[in-house]
Amino acid sequence: MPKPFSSRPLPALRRALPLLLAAALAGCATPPPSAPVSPSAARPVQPAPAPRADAGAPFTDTLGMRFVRVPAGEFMMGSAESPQALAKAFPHAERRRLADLADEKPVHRVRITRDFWLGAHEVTVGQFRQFVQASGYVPESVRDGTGGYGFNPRYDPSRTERGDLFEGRDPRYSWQNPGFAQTDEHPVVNVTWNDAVAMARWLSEREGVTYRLPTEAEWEYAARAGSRTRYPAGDDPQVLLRTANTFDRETALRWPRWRAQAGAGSDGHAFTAPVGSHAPNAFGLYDMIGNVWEWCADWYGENYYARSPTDDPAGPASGKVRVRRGGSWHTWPLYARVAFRNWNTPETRYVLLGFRLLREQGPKR
Ligand SMILES: [Ca+2]
Ligand SMILES: [Ca+2]
Repeated sequence: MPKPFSSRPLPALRRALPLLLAAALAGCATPPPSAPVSPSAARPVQPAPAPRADAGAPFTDTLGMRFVRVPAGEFMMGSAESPQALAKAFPHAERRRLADLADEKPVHRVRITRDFWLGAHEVTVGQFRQFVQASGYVPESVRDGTGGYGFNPRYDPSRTERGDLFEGRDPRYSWQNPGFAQTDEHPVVNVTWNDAVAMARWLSEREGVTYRLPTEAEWEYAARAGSRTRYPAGDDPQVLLRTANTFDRETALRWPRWRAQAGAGSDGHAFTAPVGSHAPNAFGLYDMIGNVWEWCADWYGENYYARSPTDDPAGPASGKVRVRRGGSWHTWPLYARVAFRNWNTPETRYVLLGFRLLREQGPKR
């Protein structure tokens, strides 16, 4: 069963050729066989500790990116919610899509064994520009000449072969132009996994410490910040309207066919929001849910949760697609749940997809 990028309909071609389609195309995930819950999962989990008062001031790197310390700890990763429970909570969801969510199971214990520093915000347009200008790196959407995706109110998906939700790929679109207004304070989009890794490596060399993308486990641990609910702020999808930038009434004005999927109100942003426009979670991290999807380091493994190690799981050893997490400004509440998993090929660039960086403690590895 395929997964949506966010609210994107599923052309038949996508089911047939999931890995050949790049940006807007998400994937083909058949439900995994039922897997036994790890015996360790029966033990009570140690709640994630609150940030320590002695953790000191947030760290700011040479690009002006602010990092907050995330303390080592344990958490229960994934979601045990049944398709029936989700159908009740999300009455507008397509029933066939609920089966896709089996990759969130089993809920399993994960231990993050080392403190780490995580970007308080998604990487911004301004920060990415500093990286490009200082390093000479040419982002993939420019280098390969195919461009990115963008919003064009006159674009009609039904008139294109692939039926992508946004216009592209097109050289007029790139990290500098997603078709809607972005200041230097907005999260950069149309960046590939390879672009994100290149920025992390450059920053590591420059500062002598290790920067990288978070693993999927580190991302969910940091996003939950001790919570066990659908969203860090609770179970009710309505909490998104005051805590995250997702598919709301304002966004639905541009995509009226999906109005029913939107929250009942406005979160204040029809497109991306300047980073930090909503309150942070208990770890002091902003926009873990919504605004832009965030690349993670891992290869995606549909059945990985059934066999992943307890300590610092880092994803399968190989794969074809990389994990992205957290939902975006165009994501419906069902897919903005903290446990939801999605993925794309590493060269995918899209108007909904960005990243944040993790800074390891200690000298560069
Ligand atoms: Ca919004
Ligand atoms: Ca985000």
